[in-house]
Amino acid sequence: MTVVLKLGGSVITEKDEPETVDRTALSAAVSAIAESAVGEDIVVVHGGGSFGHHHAAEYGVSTTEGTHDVDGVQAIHGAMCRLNAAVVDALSEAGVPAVPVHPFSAAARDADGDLSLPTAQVTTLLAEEFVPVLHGDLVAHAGAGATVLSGDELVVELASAVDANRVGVCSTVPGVLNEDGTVIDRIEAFEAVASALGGSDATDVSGGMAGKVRALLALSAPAVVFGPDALPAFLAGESPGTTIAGDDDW
Ligand code: IP8
Repeated sequence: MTVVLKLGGSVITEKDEPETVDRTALSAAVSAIAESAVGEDIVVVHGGGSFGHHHAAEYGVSTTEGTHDVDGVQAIHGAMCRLNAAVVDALSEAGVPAVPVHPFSAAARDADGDLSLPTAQVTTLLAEEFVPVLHGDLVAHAGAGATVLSGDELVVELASAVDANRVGVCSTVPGVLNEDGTVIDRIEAFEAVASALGGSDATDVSGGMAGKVRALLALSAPAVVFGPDALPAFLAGESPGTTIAGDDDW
């Protein structure tokens, strides 16, 4: 049973305070991972929160708008590496054999925006009983300099590379929400929920919840979107929040 888990950047950082880790939230997430029966069979991905998105917005960089400004590249990638170090350190202190994997060092987009992400290091680390911890990052982009690579894109790539049985996205909200604030139990097609999905409430250069749902519908395994309180339940095998399952998933 292999699990790919994304910890939303807004979950583990203080979204309104640049480069500030939410220590309470991070430690709750780390404890849930350390205490779960999933053991070492997990790949963790985390988003940008007030580390990456803050700098990406400052330099006008998104998943489609790139930059050739080396200061911008260093600011955005550097901030993500600092957040990654905080996550890896917290997991290590809890006894999880976490190791950092930085996508900017390996991935690329071609001129059409199509992503290529070598994953042999992730599958090998997993087989050797490490817990790879990746993060939303920048990516070299042909013709555009460097663009944002969102954690959601990584989740999609990794889920198939490691043949994940379960994919979890831990968000600040308890699932994908209807316009009246209730949790949508299950999503099978984007069109059915498009009008309910507005923008993200934080500075998010990767497309907010709509982008997340689109990406997760492309998975071959069903994905579950849930809030921080439900992380132990997800790791115990339950499907709290919203299950996102495209046509091929069941
Ligand atoms: O929070 C974005 O990752 P996300 C990473 O998963 C950067 O969309 C660099 C803004």
